[in-house]
Amino acid sequence: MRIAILGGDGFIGWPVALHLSAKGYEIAIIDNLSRRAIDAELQVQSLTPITTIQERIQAWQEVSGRQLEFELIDIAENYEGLRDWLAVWRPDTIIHFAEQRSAPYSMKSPQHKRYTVNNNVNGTHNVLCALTELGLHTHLIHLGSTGVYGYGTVGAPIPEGYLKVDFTLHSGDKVEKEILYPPNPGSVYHSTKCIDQQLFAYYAQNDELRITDLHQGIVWGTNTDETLRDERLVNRFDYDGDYGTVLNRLLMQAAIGYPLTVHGSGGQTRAFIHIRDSVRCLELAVENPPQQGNRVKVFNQMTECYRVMDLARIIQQLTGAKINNVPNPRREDASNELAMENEQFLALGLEPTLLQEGLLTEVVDITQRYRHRVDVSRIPCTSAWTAHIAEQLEKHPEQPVSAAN
Ligand code: NAD
Ligand code: USQ
Repeated sequence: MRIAILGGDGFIGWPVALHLSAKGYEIAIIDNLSRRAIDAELQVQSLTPITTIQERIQAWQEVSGRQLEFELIDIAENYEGLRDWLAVWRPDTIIHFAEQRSAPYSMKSPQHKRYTVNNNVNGTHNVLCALTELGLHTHLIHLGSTGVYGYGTVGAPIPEGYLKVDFTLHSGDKVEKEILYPPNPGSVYHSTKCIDQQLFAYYAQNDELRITDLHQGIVWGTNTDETLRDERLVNRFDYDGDYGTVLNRLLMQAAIGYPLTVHGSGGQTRAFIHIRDSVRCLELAVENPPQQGNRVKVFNQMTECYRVMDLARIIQQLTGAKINNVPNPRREDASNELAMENEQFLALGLEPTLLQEGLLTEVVDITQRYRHRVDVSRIPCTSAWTAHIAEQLEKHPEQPVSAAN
């Protein structure tokens, strides 16, 4: 089976490409390497020394004997290039990771907001449009975000994509319907995931495309069995204030003796998943496509929910780190409850990798190993959600602190 991995040079796409290649699938990676260009723009680098895409592919061939194809295509800007490549390679499945994925980056300036919308929405639409134009029956798997549901306290577990509602007809009779769960994005980035899901609903209905949308929580960890097979296969690890996600950031901060940057009181509850489970979920999604003519299949791709402050306390107990409650640059609820259904992946055989000491320590160990690559001036989150918050941050900025050990 042929699988095209759009965004296959990224944090999740790369280990997924290796895992599926190891399983015997024929893999092609499409990427415009924009994530590497953004590192240069932000003057930051992955904590781990990632090699070029060419070196990665060469290393994988040496250790596995398997070939990965690579095509440099901007899926948002180069519709014809994408379409013509698809017409020749004719993948059975496309996994679409190729979006600008940082909420803080998407809020930095008008230019960053516009780039994120243009890149993510056009990219997704170009894939849908090309599949339709070519009449391909490819299964499209997209990485959405649990953030499409929003982070208000609901008082019930969030269902997987669809919400049952009662509808009262003119006659007074009641009918039950399932609608897409009402979107409630918390950033321009998260808004693009909400627009994506509307496009998917339309193309699944009108053109009978087979689509799976995976609403994924915050991914933590870094390596998988495959990326550990050779140093040149090491996965990306973002720690900076724009691309670093909370759990990996806190673990990395603990490792270098930097006080843990908890935004506000840390009452924000979020959904999490380990990178190994993320990779496994993609395998399960590939093996379980929807039928043609079905509505979009939506999974919640997460394994557990945690409050940011509780994560900081767990890490404090493990490492003795100090906790610093810094001003929150985001406009978000200071505190929320969150529960989420994830029965579908469990039913398909996912065995969740829960937060445990060994895996937390693994991330701390990776940071210790590469701590010479950390630039502490890049740790504070400086991207403010509103002009008012930006003013407040200017008066009371989160100061970079020098590392203690
Ligand atoms: P990433 O930024 O590391 O990888 C994305 C890749 O896509 C990069 O290699 C980038 O160069 C490429 N890309 C971006 N725009 C492109 C374009 N127009 N054409 C071709 N390639 C393009 O991100 P990631 O962390 O691997 O996330 C992958 C997907 O999963 C994203 O869609 C993200 O929204 C989603 N997601 C990520 C997380 C997380 O915690 N990392 C959580 C939930 C959902
Ligand atoms: N936070 C801190 N301290 C930090 C960094 C973040 O307290 O140093 C807080 C934030 O204020 C927020 C929470 O931690 O309340 C999560 O922030 P995050 O940066 O880890 O996650 P987020 O911005 O939501 O984005 C990440 C990925 C994105 C994905 C999303 C899944 O970058 O691609 O879609 O997680 S979800 O959170 O479910 O929407």
